[in-house]
Amino acid sequence: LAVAGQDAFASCEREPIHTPGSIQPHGILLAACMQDLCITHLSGNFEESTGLSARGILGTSLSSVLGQDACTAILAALDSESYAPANALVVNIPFPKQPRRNVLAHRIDDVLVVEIEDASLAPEQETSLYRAHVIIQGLRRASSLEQLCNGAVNEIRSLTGYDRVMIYRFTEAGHGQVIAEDMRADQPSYFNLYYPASDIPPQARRLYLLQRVRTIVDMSYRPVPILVAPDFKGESTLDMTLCGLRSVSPAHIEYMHNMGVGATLGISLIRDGQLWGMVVCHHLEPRKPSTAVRSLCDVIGQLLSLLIVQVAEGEKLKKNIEQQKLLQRIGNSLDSAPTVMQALRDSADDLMQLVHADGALIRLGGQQHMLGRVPEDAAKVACLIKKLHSEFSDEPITIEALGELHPEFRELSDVASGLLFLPLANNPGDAIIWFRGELARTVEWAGDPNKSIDISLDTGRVSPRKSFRAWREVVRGHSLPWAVTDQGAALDLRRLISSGLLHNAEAHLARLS
Ligand code: BLA
Repeated sequence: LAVAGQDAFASCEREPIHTPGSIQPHGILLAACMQDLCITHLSGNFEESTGLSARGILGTSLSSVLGQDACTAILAALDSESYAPANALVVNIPFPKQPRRNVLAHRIDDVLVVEIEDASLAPEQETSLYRAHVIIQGLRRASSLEQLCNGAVNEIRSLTGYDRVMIYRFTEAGHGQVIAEDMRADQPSYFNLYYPASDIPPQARRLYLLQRVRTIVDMSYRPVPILVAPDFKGESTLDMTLCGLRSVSPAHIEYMHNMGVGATLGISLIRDGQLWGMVVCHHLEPRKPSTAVRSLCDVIGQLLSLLIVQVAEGEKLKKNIEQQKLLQRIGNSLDSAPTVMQALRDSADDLMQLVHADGALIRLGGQQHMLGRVPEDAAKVACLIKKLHSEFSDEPITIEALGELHPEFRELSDVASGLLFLPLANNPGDAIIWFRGELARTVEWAGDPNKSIDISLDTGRVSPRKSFRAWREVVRGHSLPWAVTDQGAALDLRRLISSGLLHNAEAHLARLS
């Protein structure tokens, strides 16, 4: 499967990943009609897994295959409001091979779907309520997003035993960034790696809102087809949105192969009904987490989602306090310096830190001063200021991709992809403009891309290296986005400057009289 260019991305988006028609082979799947509980779908590995003949099973009743006890337990679970598809029921099933099984059941439309896995557990996968309690208490103590995410990757890694656990956070445009990572010491780091939105197509993101925990147990698996009863009159393609055994998109499998990954576990992080990010676990070898571990991962993911909202609020508050402190210092300088321009020049660092800019330009009463990294072409900058003044009223304006908005200024993108324009009202043409450089230039691909990932690069196939290039293309000429708080801080600064100018004018008048 060679993937190149926009067509490939478009075809990614069209792949119906919820109806693959096959499962991963580490379990079996049966589906039955909700009304009469007659089996309509059966996975092709039934015979091999259970030791029972698959002949004649399609069309018979679920209870004749699973036994009355298991059927009763399944129906009772589905009736209970607290049952989630990720909760496994441990039941005995009259299979000649391994009768003790984990059963996961859910209803989708008029279909009852039953997934059956081995109940055998590797000892290190035993989990307990005590363990869950310790993890949850630990996460609740975190006071910043960084601390929370670092704690989470550590805990999830020790709980699940994967070689690498990362947290991806999505930007507004849907691109991803690895914001926390814990991994085996001999593995390269992907921390701070960015990748383009197209790596996780929209239908997958929608599906992940419904199926919060997903596993690929063995990247080299052979999909097991789902067989349909020949006389079945209903919808023959089974909707596998909630199936843990769902066979995964070949495009994604290839990507993982190219990264050298043998197994994955994904946990959705959801904020306000949107996918905020996800926990992504990689293992070099195949790995099958127990149903208990997956269930606990679901709980942790939900808790993490809530805590993310909580610490994000706290961080906003902290940022606000920091901005107020900076404003106060700038205010002090305005009070003591002989002129407003002098005060602003003296406060250069505070002025840039106030809105996290790389550089700034101040124009005041016919004077102009530059701070930090600003475009060198003075004539072009003069044009830019004229343009900004002509287009905008007196509100502060933020721009994240100047070259896209005004192609004539594209050459300034390196240092001025982003700008925050704050007109000052006293004199026409007076303003402060803060600049932010191009994001892609300031971000590194987890060190040296050639060393960190050992894959064939220029095959035109999906790979993280290609991802990073694609991401760089998409965000070329874009800066880090401005926050609402940056605009607020700029307005506060304008108030300080206005009163500083007023104060100076009054002092001047007093001296004259
Ligand atoms: C799914 N792609 C995913 C998922 C991740 C990534 C995390 C979700 C997997 C899950 O939770 O089960 C991407 N994973 C990454 C990246 C890194 C990583 C970037 O570890 C880097 C460190 N993907 C492409 C292209 C296509 C594509 C070009 O890059 C389309 C041709 C498709 N990705 C794709 C699809 C899915 C996916 C279809 C859904 C897989 C599924 O659930 O069936």
